[in-house]
Amino acid sequence: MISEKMQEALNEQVNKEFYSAYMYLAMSAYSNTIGLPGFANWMRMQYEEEIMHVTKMYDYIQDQGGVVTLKAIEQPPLEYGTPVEVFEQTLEHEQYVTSLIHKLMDLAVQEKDYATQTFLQWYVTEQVEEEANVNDILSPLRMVGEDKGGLMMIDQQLNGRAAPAPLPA
Ligand code: OFO
Repeated sequence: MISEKMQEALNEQVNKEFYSAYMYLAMSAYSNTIGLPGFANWMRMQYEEEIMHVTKMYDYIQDQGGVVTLKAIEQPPLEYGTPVEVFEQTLEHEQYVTSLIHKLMDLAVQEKDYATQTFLQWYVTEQVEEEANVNDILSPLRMVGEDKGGLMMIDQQLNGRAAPAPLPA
């Protein structure tokens, strides 16, 4: 059982996670357009990861007897600048999502909603991992800048990102 307030906040986050998925899919398309298929693959896998974040939250609301409300998804930008800028915007976005998850946690604590606190802990940990992953890509990317050889190497590495493992049932 979750409160109306918590339900509303979680539904809002479902929408934000959908936006994340949508934005990464747009980044994937953009990366292909600028000739970086490895970047496109990484972003496509990130899109799948975000759909998992959505589904997990969607299931939780319903498991708690709540009502899922799907709202309109904002249109993401079509262009993201240089390869470094693509990942800088990714990091910025993930930091923003981290702040949203922390606000949700604050609300769960305020409401003494222990189940939702435990549920959200998964997202808190996930955000640490996501920010670290992006930082690991950004550092070498900043070093190579616009250098074509360096970019090609990083693109090849990003092409190796596999699909996320499905969530346990
Ligand atoms: Fe990228 O973690 Fe969800 O939004």
